Amino acid sequence: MPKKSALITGITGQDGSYLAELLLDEGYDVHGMVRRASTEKFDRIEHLRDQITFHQGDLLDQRSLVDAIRSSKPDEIYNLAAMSFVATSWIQPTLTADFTGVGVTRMLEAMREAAPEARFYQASSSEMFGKVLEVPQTEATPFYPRSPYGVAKAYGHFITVNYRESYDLHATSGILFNHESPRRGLEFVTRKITWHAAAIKHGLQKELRLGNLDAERDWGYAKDYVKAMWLMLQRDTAEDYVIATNQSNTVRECCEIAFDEAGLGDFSKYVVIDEAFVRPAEVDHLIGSYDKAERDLGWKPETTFEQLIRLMTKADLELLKP
Ligand code: NDP
Ligand code: GDR
Repeated sequence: MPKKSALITGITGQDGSYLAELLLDEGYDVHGMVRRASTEKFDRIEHLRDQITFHQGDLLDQRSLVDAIRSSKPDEIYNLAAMSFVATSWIQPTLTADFTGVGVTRMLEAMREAAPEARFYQASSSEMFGKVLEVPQTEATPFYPRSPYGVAKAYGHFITVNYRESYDLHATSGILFNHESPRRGLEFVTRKITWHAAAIKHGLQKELRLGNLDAERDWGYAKDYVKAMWLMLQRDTAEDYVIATNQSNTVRECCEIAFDEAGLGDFSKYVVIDEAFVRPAEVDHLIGSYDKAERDLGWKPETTFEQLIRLMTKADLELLKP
């Protein structure tokens, strides 16, 4: 059997790095699309660098997408690139629409032109549910996004479905709930908490400033979730799947576990509520049902919320050790 080839956009991000590891383990030729920057941001894939072929490209530039697909000749395309931080989407709403929404159409058009037989994965999000119309959310739950990011992702989701139906493409949308890891960006709340707990423990910081401690999310482990992306593209028919843990926890609970793991005791001695981190609009009770994924893909989450926060805190304690 010839080696399969996969192209990952967003390979320098959290999910891109774990997915690249998984695909290399599965024997793929892995290609990554990266955008030019004055300083490189390869920290998460430094250890894989010599095993990946890189292609310069940007979701805003159609020519570069066609060229990346043409030269990587992919059997599978994973479109993970996006402006992914919800809070920034209120500061840069039209840029978010362009990267995170219309960027998906550009990728699909590039695939139609350069590799119409390839299989396509779109990184959709639980943020599309927003003001939730049922609990738990499934593949059939209507969307009501509550952020410019969620609106852009809903566009990306529907254009993926539309291209599948219009052009008979093998295009799948994975509706993933929050997933975290020691490679999570520092601005996302779980990593912000585990990093600060470790930094306070090592005497590098004195406090942690947060917004809404009562916000709830369905949080899973990124390493478990990239497996689901891959499994979706191994099916002969393209369909959409919710990937979640079917459990929700609060930001407060995340603090309790992280500060306990760091040996600091009561987190409230260190946490300061700062309005700057409260959002203009919040999502409701996000909690996902992974029943369909378990039935069709044999997928289920393997890491509990508590295990996840403890492993992230341990990693940050090690990272920041003087
Ligand atoms: P990250 O923010 O860690 O990574 C985003 C990636 O997208 C980076 O590699 C970034 O490159 C790249 N990127 C951003 N804009 C562009 C652009 N214009 N052209 C090319 N590349 C670009 O995100 P995650 O890994 O956490 O998430 C992966 C995907 O999954 C995203 O689409 C996200 O919205 C979605 N998602 C994530 C969830 C989560 O909980 N993590 C849940 C549901 C969906 P650079 O390094 O140059 O900045
Ligand atoms: P989210 O993740 O918006 O769900 O998007 P984030 O970790 O940013 O926020 C989760 C919740 O925590 C509350 N919160 C804070 N959030 C941040 N970032 N910083 C704070 O100080 C803070 N205090 C409280 C937020 O209000 C929110 O309710 C993530 C991203 O990965 C998206 O790309 C992805 O699509 C969704 O998850 C599913």
